[in-house]
Amino acid sequence: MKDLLNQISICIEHGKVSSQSQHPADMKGLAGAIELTEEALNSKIPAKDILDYGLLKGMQTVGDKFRDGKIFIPEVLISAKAMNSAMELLKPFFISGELKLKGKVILGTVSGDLHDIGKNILKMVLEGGGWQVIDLGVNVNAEKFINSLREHNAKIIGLSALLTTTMQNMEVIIKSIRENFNDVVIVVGGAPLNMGFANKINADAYFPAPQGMLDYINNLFINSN
Ligand code: B12
Repeated sequence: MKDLLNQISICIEHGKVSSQSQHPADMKGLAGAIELTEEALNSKIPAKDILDYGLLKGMQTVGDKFRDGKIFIPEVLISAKAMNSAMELLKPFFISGELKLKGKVILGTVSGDLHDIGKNILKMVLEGGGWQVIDLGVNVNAEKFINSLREHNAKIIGLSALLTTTMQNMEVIIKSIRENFNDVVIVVGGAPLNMGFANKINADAYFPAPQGMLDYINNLFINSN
């Protein structure tokens, strides 16, 4: 069982979707994440073990390597594809309630800013880490963030900005969120930001890479319970 889950995790890490996938070249013809997940389910391995020790373990490695600059955006995208393909097979277990996502995270690029490539990678890493992401897209103002926090009863929010002008809008958004909620964890990120700025605008945390946010919310909401 351990061996099979380990193989699934390796397929996610290397972006091996199925036996038909041409990528990666050195795994050509071998079973991929889809076949191995099917095999695990047929062998009656609990869906939670397949998720935790196969899929999530693989994506954790991908996130760590991306954070450490050992792999780049294309590799993350390929791994996310493998993860999503295998996740399709686990969907019935989420619907039945046997499997549960860790919680909800609201994400958005702040008002005036149309850059979303980084936010979309963050979304993939968080989803790959077992969180449900509500993606509000780009050019999101305070009102939209607040309405979404209310609608989804979410406790975690991630704000992204890529411009030195729009990063200033984060302060206004955070102030409005704090005026409406006292229990929402606000994480900020984006190339022009740093820890000093995050402290100044009263964010709870800043991370230069998605894996930092994933580890942070896992520690705050999951590992501490
Ligand atoms: C692609 C791009 C665009 C595209 C955006 C397409 C899209 N769908 O995103 C387009 C062409 C639309 C564009 C437009 C503009 N752009 Co532009 N753009 C870029 C470019 C080339 C790449 C940005 C990018 O995607 N990087 C890759 C991603 C993966 O990195 P990232 O966003 O930083 O995200 C990573 C981390 O920061 C982190 N992260 C990001 N968000 C968050 C959030 C949280 C919570 C966490 C934890 C982590 C996190 O995780 C990601 C993965 O590691 C940069 C230059 C550069 N090389 O960076 C300029 C750049 C950002 N743009 C710039 C400018 C000036 C503009 C324009 C004003 C140009 C113009 N005159 O029209 C417009 C503004 C439009 C607007 N209102 O937003 C400047 C910003 C300068 C500044 N200091 O403010 C830059 C730096 C170019 C430059 N050198 O001048 N741009």
